[in-house]
Amino acid sequence: MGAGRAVLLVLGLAVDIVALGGAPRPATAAPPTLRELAAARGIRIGAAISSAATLGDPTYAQVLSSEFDIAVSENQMKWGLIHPAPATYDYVDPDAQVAFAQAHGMAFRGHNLAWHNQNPAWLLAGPFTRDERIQQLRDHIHTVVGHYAGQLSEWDVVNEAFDGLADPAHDPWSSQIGFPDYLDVAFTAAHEADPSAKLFYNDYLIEAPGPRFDQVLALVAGLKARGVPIHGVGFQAHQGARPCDASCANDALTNMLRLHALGLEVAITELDVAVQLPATPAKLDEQASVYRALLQACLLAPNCHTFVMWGFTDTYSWIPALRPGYGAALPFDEQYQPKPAYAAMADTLANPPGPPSCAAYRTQPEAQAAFASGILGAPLLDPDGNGVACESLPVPTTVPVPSVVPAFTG
Ligand code: 9MR
Repeated sequence: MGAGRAVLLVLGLAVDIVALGGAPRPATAAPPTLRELAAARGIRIGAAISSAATLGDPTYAQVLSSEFDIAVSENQMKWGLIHPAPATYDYVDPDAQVAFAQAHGMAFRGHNLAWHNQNPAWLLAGPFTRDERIQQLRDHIHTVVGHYAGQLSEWDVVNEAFDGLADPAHDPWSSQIGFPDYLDVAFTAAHEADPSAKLFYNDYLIEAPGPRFDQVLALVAGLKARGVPIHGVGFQAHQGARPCDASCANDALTNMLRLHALGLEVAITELDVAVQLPATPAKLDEQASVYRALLQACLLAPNCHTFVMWGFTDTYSWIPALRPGYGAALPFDEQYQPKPAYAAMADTLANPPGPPSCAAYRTQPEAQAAFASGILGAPLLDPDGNGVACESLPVPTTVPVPSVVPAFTG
């Protein structure tokens, strides 16, 4: 656990003590909400808001604001909705969502500024020259990010760049500005418009080691090397229900630590876990194990501070419409009752996994290899909290480069 996380943890406990006036919590008190539990761990936990209209439903609004302390627009900040005509920006719905969040002490993520999907027809029509495309992208980002400057904690600047590369007819950015050049343009413009916002590259199926993650790692390493203002990578985490144990958490943690070694943060940005319908208790338990594993990874990684789901109630989820036969993907059911996934997250936040010990790094070949290859770098300098850096431990001189970091027992 990094020093920053430890300080936040202490602050979280301090807040709790102040709120209770130093007295023990009464036996009849309601159990803590996810947002209270997450605050004590130094992370934000959140959900996408499916539309501005849903905020008018008192139950929806109550659960959203009591359980979560960060929100994101599921669709309302995408080009097609926020910039429907060349000279028209429509902030009505996203402004209502941001205002709701502010009124309830919640942070807000912006999503997204450059994608190959949900673009307005006028944008795809053209013809436009490369210079005009660059200007278009910069103007849009300056305008939208500028509109919310100082109010949004994070932005997904570029979304799913590799899918866009494979779909040039719908991706004016890679096809006309060039890849990865347009990412440099987009991140630079976003930083100019709001230097206080953390800027993310966002993608899916990167929660475990593999070629997709390697591709993303190379992309963001390039951005960092060129001095482009990027702060992190969003793991969308659209998952399927399956039995998950510590290996799921280790997979995600491995990727998080590799990004940490580049000086980048990670945010879980769109987590949901699709269940093949009908949902049974056994399938919901499997689903809960996936939620648990990803939250464990986020709590273990020193660079993961945001954990956001793509909605929170099964009443509003993109999955049944876009993946027929699947659904029930979120932690509350259609009656806003918490599911096993909710309990798993609450339990994980209340009883977080401990970081691997220095002893593990000393004895496990994978760990030694990780240190030798520099993959772990700074993140686990002092996992035992005793002032001893694992890096100072002796490591063999010839070791293979590992594909995974050591398992934790959590
Ligand atoms: O949840 C969104 C859904 O309402 C839209 O119809 C869909 C259009 O592609 O986009 C969904 O959100 C996506 C997000 O913006 C990017 N990552 C994948 C999400 C789920 O498809």
